[in-house]
Amino acid sequence: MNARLPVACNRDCGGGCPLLATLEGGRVVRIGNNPAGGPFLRGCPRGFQAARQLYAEDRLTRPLARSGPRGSGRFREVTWAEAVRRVADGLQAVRDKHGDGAILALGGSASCRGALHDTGALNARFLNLVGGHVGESNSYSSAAARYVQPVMLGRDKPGVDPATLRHSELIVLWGANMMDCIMGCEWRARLRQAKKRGVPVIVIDPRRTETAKQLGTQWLPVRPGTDSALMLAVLHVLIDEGLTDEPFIAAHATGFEALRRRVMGRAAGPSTTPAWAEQVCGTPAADIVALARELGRRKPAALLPGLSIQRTCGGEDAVRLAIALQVATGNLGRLGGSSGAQNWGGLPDPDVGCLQVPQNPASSEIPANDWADAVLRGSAGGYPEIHAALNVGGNYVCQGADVAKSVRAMQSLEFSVCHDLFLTATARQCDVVLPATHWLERNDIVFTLANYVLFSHKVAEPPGEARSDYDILADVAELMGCGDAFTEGKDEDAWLREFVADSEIPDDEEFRRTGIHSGADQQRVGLAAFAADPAAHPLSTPSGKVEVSGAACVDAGLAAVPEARVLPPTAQRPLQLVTPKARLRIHSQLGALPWFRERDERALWIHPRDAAARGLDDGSPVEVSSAQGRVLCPCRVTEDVLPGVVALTAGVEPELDEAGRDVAGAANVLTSDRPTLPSRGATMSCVAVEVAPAGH
Ligand SMILES: Nc1nc2c(c(=O)[nH]1)N[C@H]1C(S)=C(S)[C@@H](COP(=O)(O)OP(=O)(O)OC[C@H]3O[C@@H](n4cnc5c(=O)[nH]c(N)nc54)[C@H](O)[C@@H]3O)O[C@H]1N2
Ligand SMILES: Nc1nc2c(c(=O)[nH]1)N[C@H]1C(S)=C(S)[C@@H](COP(=O)(O)OP(=O)(O)OC[C@H]3O[C@@H](n4cnc5c(=O)[nH]c(N)nc54)[C@H](O)[C@@H]3O)O[C@H]1N2
Ligand SMILES: [Mo]
Repeated sequence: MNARLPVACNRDCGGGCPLLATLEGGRVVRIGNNPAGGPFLRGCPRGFQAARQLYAEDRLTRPLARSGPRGSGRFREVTWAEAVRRVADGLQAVRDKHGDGAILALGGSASCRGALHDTGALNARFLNLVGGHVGESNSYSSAAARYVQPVMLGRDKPGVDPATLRHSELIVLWGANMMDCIMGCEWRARLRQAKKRGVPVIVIDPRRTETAKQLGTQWLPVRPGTDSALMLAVLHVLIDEGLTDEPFIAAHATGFEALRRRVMGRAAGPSTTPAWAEQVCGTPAADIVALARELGRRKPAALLPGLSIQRTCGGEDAVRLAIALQVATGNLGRLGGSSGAQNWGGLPDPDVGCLQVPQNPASSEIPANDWADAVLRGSAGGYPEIHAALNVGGNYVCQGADVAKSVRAMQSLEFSVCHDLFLTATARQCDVVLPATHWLERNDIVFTLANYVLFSHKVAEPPGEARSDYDILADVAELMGCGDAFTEGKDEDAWLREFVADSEIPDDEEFRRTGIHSGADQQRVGLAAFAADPAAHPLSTPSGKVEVSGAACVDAGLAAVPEARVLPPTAQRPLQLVTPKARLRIHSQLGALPWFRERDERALWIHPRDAAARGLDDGSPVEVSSAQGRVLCPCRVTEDVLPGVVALTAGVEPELDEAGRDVAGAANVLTSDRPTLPSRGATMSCVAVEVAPAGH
């Protein structure tokens, strides 16, 4: 078959990129941009090269049952009939022994934007029909932000559409690496356009990223986990120099005065001057003053935070202060401004149906970051008891903090199943491994984190006996007596037709032909009505205003006034490790495929000053050690990272040598699952380490 069909890159970078697959002789030979996406919606190599993952030689093609110890990688091929029977029996045995709800649903980051083939929704839907499950109450991505934002802003969605940047006079990317992380297909083009207009784009990051180099006009370095201190100092300058928007603050915020007193040194703690912050953050005081003046004078200003600033100890306060800054400058809810809250899911999706998850009869949840701790400690740790795991679309043994602990957790389970395309680090720990399809092997509707949805056509046949997660779970459900409840008698096509029939999409055939439906308003500004008239459109917070400090925050377990909770470096481990996303990987995916591997960087970034102090040259093999583990990798000596900070990208699968050291460069061998409180979010964006020449 020769054809050109719209597909949608369905990955967790929030890309939501409209792509076009070219088929020749029934094979995908090229993937490029879908012209129907227009000039601003452009894909990236992770989408353009997706066929390399689709046709990878090591795809799983047959169901596997474990034949050696967990983690040994020894499996034997079994028929689908046997595999499905084993899964049903294994789950049933755990129910019989421990009662309902002792099964953990793991994963969810793969294909998570699909209306039907959303691995997280499919897994929860299935498990809730067979007695319920332990689910995740938050995510590795955004736990602290999702905790804080409703307290401060209530239920209304606080994001902005990328096209609003055409009205911005200043853009601050605060720990947001849009070039590599995408975070929504349109941002890069909109940022480029703004920069071309002469708008300053300030990038605040411990690393000089591609975003800083290509989209930024200035790189402001900051030590990881210290953004709250930097923000307090910016507020200090704004207040000190009379650059705050006092009428806006009075009308829109509650508790700002307590923050003002704190910042100016009239309450407990030092005055948060730029000189004070320079010591904490490593950011030059003069640059902090300049940043504050820009924020105070150029209106409107969009402050767009990444998720990294809250995946750190004290991340909740960084989230609070980013919003407080946008209140102080009157930028919240304003066209060309922003609320300072996360844009990740920050605005509603177009109105289109999707697979529903019935209520969880077990109604038990744990924070994502705590999954291994919960498996290991159960009720003794205050968690629900967990005895089995059904892993669909995740690779938490590689992606969760503290690999050694994750492995211990997986090995302590009575029964575990993994659906995946590859024999991942997580799959290796499971009893049954089932080969799943790739998104190019399924039809789906894909949500995008913006005001458009995509249709993604099936353009390839699954290899061997691989099947979709939907079909796999439907078969297990059938054996467990709830097949009809799971499928409601519908196949893929029937579901997708129904989702569109119940939607704002006027013409299904046109949607399938172009592959894209755009909502009417592409310049939405969350909280705009509140900003314009707070009395008529109050927030759903106790005060109806932004809760900057005070009782609502205390009730939620937050400090009354946002604070800088910074972990001081220790003598034993004086360097701070950041583990950011890699451009050519999506978490643990793609990095092992030869084309990606050849272009991928796995070296530890280290500043020349820190390298010299340790006798390291560019390319030297190093051993990175943390309280959790040790990693051997080459180093890259570069001024693109702040002194005192080192960086190793996440997503490499661990490979341990006889001494228990990782030799692949797997960042999570070094990270800890210590949560930030009270949100219990992950803290992988700042880890104390030491670096030494390897072999010493
Ligand atoms: N290529 C690619 N893109 C992705 C993903 C991927 O795996 N690969 N994953 C997606 C997912 S699930 C998510 S949640 C998102 C968002 O994920 P984020 O958490 O925003 O992404 P990171 O790469 O961890 O961090 C973004 C930038 O912040 C910097 N940084 C780290 N710590 C700090 C800090 O304490 N303060 C400041 N100011 N900066 C800091 C890092 O150096 C990095 O350049 O990315 C998505 N996009
Ligand atoms: N050190 C460090 N660790 C991190 C982060 C960090 O910044 N630093 N970021 C964290 C964040 S924000 C996140 S969201 C997590 C993500 O963590 P995970 O969700 O575990 O990430 P992936 O590695 O993408 O796992 C997805 C798995 O699903 C498989 N898969 C893909 N499509 C399908 C499908 O259709 N069906 C099935 N059954 N399987 C499929 C893939 O092959 C892959 O093995 O990682 C976290 N871990
Ligand atoms: Mo994430």
